[in-house]
Parts: sequence; structure tokens; C-alpha cells
Amino acid sequence: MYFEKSKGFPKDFLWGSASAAYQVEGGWDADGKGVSNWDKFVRIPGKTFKATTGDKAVDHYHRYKEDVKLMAEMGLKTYRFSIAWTRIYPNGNGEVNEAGLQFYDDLINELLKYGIEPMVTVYHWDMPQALEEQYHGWENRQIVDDYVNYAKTLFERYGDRVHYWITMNEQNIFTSFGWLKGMHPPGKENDEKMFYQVNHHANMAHAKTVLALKEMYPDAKVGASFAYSPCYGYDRKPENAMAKADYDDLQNYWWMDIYAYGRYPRSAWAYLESRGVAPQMEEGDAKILKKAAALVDFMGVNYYQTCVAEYNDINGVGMTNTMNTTGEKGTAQVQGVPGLYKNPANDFLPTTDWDWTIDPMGIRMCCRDITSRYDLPVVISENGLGAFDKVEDGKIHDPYRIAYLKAHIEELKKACDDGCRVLAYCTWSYTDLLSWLNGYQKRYGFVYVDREEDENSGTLNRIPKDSYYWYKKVIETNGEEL
Ligand code: BGP
Repeated sequence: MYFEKSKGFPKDFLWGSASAAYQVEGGWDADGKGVSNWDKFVRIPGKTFKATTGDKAVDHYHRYKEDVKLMAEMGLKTYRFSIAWTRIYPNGNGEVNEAGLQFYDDLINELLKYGIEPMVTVYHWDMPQALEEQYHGWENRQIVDDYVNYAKTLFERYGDRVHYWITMNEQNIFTSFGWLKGMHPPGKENDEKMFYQVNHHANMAHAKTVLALKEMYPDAKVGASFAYSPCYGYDRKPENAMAKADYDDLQNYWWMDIYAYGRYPRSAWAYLESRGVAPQMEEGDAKILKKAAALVDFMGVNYYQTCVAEYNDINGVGMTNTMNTTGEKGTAQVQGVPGLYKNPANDFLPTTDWDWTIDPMGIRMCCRDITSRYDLPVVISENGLGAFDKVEDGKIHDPYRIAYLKAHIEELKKACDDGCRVLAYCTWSYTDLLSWLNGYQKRYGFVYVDREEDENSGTLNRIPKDSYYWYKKVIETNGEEL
């Protein structure tokens, strides 16, 4: 759609930035914290780039005051961060750890001191390892109760001050990487049946958490953050248009329909059932999912890239566990599901050094699709560019990051003009941080952190990049000056 004049962003728009506990905090065994599945997984040889871990990460656990001060100077309106389950319940259930609760109390209060709205992610992938040992974590339905118990503890403690809650971060990623690709814990490959079962457990945990929150704080805003890659059909060939429909049902709507409607898409279900991999649901589940969906306030979107769907022959390419984690451009491979679709590169679009497609218009697509399919407000909970940054004379010039963010914000503004209700835009990330599989060299932050892959390298000093000052202006002008 074309509008002669832009209405711009809403007055109370939340300009933000995001992080996740494991990627920034460090202090992996500090003050009674338990061991998480990631604390374990990164120690398996070959799993992460140059064996990097979040043991120390960027030491946000000890430097949060300095980080929040920089946020305040920038004028940030919201900061999205996650809570480490293992700081609250070191064993996943049982005894609560007061020191862990206190840490997030302090962080929240520090943010509020400067008028920064905390946006809290309950779960950003770091599950207590004890639950893996007790009953195989997400594979067992028992986790639903432990998850809800953990979430309720957070609501009880912080619900008076936290108004925005995100239940799950990228359920589609942690489950597909964990049970299909073997690249996240528990490192299983091609276990499709379990993949769908685990997802059903996560859906139930999400839904029951939404219900618990709304009972305690009816006015709180809640949603899940989905890694949304809108999909283009390869061309006008009908088989390729159908490949896009298959991709959408199985890769996008499979999750978003649950969050927004509380039901699985019918054709995806039929396909899974025919192959004997549809999840087992218990009596009453459908009702709970629906009830929670009716109470969800927004769709959280982590937007990085779009993809292309092309028909994939039954003997065609499958899912591989290779990925460009080195930053050597051009090393990614085409992946697909035989008989349905494959995802070739889009030659209309540039890519990052890690072969992620750069497509600013895709962010508008996300908002448009969510608006017309679900009529829900949107929180962009992540969007950003992973790049190599260099310090020159104590400064970091990152015009590529500014160009990336500017182009995406321009498209987001158009989404607002299109009538989409966009509540917030959080860049990934605030400070540089650990990229799960790609180490510390893949940087996303507005604030540079002096550290390399080696645990003992760097001073961990913070230096605002050029993009920091640029975003400050964007916030000041409510997105008018880009
Ligand atoms: C999302 C995750 C983030 C973050 C980001 C960038 O999938 O929610 O935690 O890591 O992607 O990804 P990467 O670090 O792989 O470049």
C-alpha cells in the first residue's frame, strides 16, 4: 500500500533493545545459581564456535548498573531481557534461591529508576540441567508444572513492576535445533516425533503461564516471541506456490496459530498424522490452549530474514546440521523437507557474512501477515545485524549496522501506516554478547564489549558504537530522524 504522508510511530512507542541471560550475564555459578543445559552443552567439543561459553559472557551480572546507565543516557524506553531459571530454582523445582531473585529485583529497580520499561522473557533456552536429569526436560510433560511454578514465582515477585511478559523465546528454534538438527541441547537429530511432542509440552507451558499471569495481573501484557521468517514462493509455478503454503503451515502457522488461536493448523496436523508424528494431546488441552490464546495481548516477532520456498522432490534435500558459524560468506547450504519444499537463496537480496538474507521489507510483511491473520498487536522483540566490528582509535564505526536498522525501521513505519498495531521495536542487541553457536566475533550491540572468544581475553570495557548515538536520535525524534 502507498500512503502520501506517513503518520509515523505512535506517541507511546517503545523503542528498545534486547538480550538473553545466558548470552550476557556470565556468573554461571555465582550466588547459588544451578547448572543449565547450556552450561553443559557448550562443554561438548565441537558444539560452539571455538568452544566459546557463556561462563563469563560480557559479565552483565556484575556490570548491570553500568549497562543500564548507558541505556538511560541513550533514552531507551524498554529493555527486554530474560531470567535464568537456574538462578531462581537451581534444580528447576524445589528450593527457591533468594540471591537469584534479588539480582533481577535489582536489575528491574535500576531500569525503573531511569524510567525504562522492563520487558521480561521467562524462558530464553537455558533450562535447568537438573530437569534433564530428573525426567529429560521438555520431553516429559512434567515440565509443564515446573515451568508454571517458576513463572508464577516471577509474577509474584516482579508482577507489581513488570508490565510486559514474554513466555517463550523462539520455541520454533530451540526445539528444531534441539531435536532435529542436534545443534542445541539436548543435541538430538531427526527425532521428528519427539520434536512435535516437545512442542506440545512447550505450548501447554506457555498457555498455562498466560492463564496464571492473567489471574494474578489481569492488566499485564503477555505474548510469546516467535522467530518469524516470512516466505516467498520461488516463482509463479503452482507447485512452488503450494510449497510456500506447506512451508507457512509447518514452519510459521504451526506455532503462531497456537499462540493466537489456540489450535494447530489443520493441513499441517493432517500431514503429521499421516506420518505418525502428530503430538499426543491430553483431554482438556485444546480448551486450555484456546482460553490462553484469547488472553494473549501481542505476537512477539524476532525478525532477521525472509526465505524462499521451492518445490522439493521426494528424493530432494533434507535438513542438515551444517550452518555458517564462522562468518565466511557463502558457506551455508540449501535445506528442505523432501516431498514438500526447499529453501534456496533469494538472488534479489544481499546477505550478511553469516549468510543471513537482508530483507527490510520482510519486517513489514511480518506485521501485515499477523495483522490480517490474527488481528493482534505486534512487538518486534528482536531485529539486528550480526557483523565483525573493529575498534579504530577507540571508536567503532558501524555504518553497516545503522544502514540495516534504518532500512528496517523505515519499513516498520510503513507497517504502522498500513494499520498494523506495532507496540515496540527491540533491536538485537544492546551490548555485544555471546552468539550461541557463533562465539563473540559475531557482534550485534550498540555498545561494544572488549572481549574475544578466549575467556581470558579483553577488559570487558564498554564503548558505545556510532550506532548507539544514531539510535539515541531515532528515539528522541520518535523515528522521524533516521
Ligand atoms: C535469535 C535468538 C537470540 C540471538 C539472535 C541472533 O534466534 O533469540 O538469542 O542469538 O537470534 O542469532 P545468532 O546469535 O545465532 O546470530
